[in-house]
Amino acid sequence: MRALQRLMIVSCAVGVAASAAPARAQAPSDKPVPTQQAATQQAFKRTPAPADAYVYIGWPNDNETVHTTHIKVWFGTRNFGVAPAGTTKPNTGHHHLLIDTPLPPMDQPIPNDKNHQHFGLGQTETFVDLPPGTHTLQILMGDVDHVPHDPPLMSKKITIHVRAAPASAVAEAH
Ligand SMILES: [Cu+2]
Repeated sequence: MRALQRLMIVSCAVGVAASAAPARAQAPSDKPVPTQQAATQQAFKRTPAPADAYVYIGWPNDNETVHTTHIKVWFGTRNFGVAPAGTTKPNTGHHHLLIDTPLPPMDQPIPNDKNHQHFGLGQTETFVDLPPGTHTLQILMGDVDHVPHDPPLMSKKITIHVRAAPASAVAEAH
C-alpha cells in the first residue's frame, strides 16, 4: 500500500514536471526570437550617392604629430552637399568621425558612441580629446537615417600621433 502511494506521488510529480517543462521552453522562443532576427537582419534602404562624390579630412594630415591632446579636426566634401540629419535632399548627408575603430556595417545606422561621432547639424569641424599615443581618424557620411550611402562615402583613414603638450608649456603654467 505504501509502495503504491509512493509510486502515485512520484508519477504525479513527473506529470507536473513534464507538463510544466514544455510551457517554460516555449514561452521565450515563441515571439521574441523572430523579432530579434528581424532586427539584426533588417537591411536599411541605402541612399544613392554619385560616383564622383569625395570626402576628406582637411586637418590633421595623415601621419601628423600633434602636440596637444585637444585636437581640432576639420573635414569636407566635394561634389556632395552637407545637410543636417533628417534631411532627405538628394546628394547630401552628414559627417561621422570614426575614431580608433574599423568601418561599421554599411547597411545599418552608424553607431553613436565615443568612437562614432555624428555631426547631425551639418558641422564640418570639431575638437576631439585623445590621450597621447597613436590614433586613427576616418570620416564616413551618413544619410537621413545615419546609414552610409551607396556607394559609401568615406575619407581615407588617417593615423595621427598625439604627444602631450611640450614641457615648456607645462613649466610656464607653474
Ligand atoms: Cu549620423
